[in-house]
Amino acid sequence: MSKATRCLHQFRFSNFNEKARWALAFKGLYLPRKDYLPGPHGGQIKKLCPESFTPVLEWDGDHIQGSAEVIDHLEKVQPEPPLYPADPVEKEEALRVQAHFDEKVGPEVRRALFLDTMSDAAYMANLFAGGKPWLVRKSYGAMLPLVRPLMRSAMGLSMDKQSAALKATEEGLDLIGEQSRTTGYLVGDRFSVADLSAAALLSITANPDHPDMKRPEPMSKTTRAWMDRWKDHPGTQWIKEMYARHRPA
Ligand SMILES: N[C@@H](CCC(=O)N[C@@H](CS)C(=O)NCC(=O)O)C(=O)O
Repeated sequence: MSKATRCLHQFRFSNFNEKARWALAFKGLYLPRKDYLPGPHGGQIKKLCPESFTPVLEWDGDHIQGSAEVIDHLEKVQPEPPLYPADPVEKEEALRVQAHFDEKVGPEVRRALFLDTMSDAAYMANLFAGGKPWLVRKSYGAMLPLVRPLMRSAMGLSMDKQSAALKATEEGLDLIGEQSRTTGYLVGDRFSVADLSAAALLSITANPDHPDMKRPEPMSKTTRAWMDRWKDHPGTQWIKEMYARHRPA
């Protein structure tokens, strides 16, 4: 089967997409990526899958939608190196931690970030359309004010949700600090899907030194303030450490 039928349909810089990118890289799989622009992506992704969200892994004719589903697929087709612990009790716990971060933390930290920073259309366009031709970047930047209402409704971006989103972000970072205290890892004594999920989903608070997630400089004022908000939290130090030790280039 041709490798050309394998690719990752993704948003650049997004935390759920980062989970899929990290899992692929961890397993030594460097697939082509197809970048979509948040807003206009919906119709295009729905041609491949029932829902509009990314990541979507295209694998020999199948389309696997969702970061946990992508990881589960990769564990079957490329078991080494493993992301699931061998011990069944630890595996169950690691999947529980993944589900916690997927459901309770990932959407909230993304909401908090967007509420703080989405007013900077030019910087947002630079993030999401960075790999596209100049004209596409410019038109996307100009179009963003029109796309914002779509983004607001897709991500539940209203100011009355800001304090809950910030609280959930802080609790996610606190949880990392508490749960990694004994071994440095969230489950057992080695890197697993639990660490990957927590680090990838909260990576947007830590600006890790990796080309897939490091924010382009100069950062917008609001993005700089967002990073400063979290920089002294021990959880962001742990995230950077996970990137340095376990996120291949
Ligand atoms: N539970 C899903 C959530 C994925 C998700 O929220 N993706 C966002 C990007 S971070 C998205 O594509 N949003 C646009 C949409 O829902 O149409 C996962 O784990 O992959």
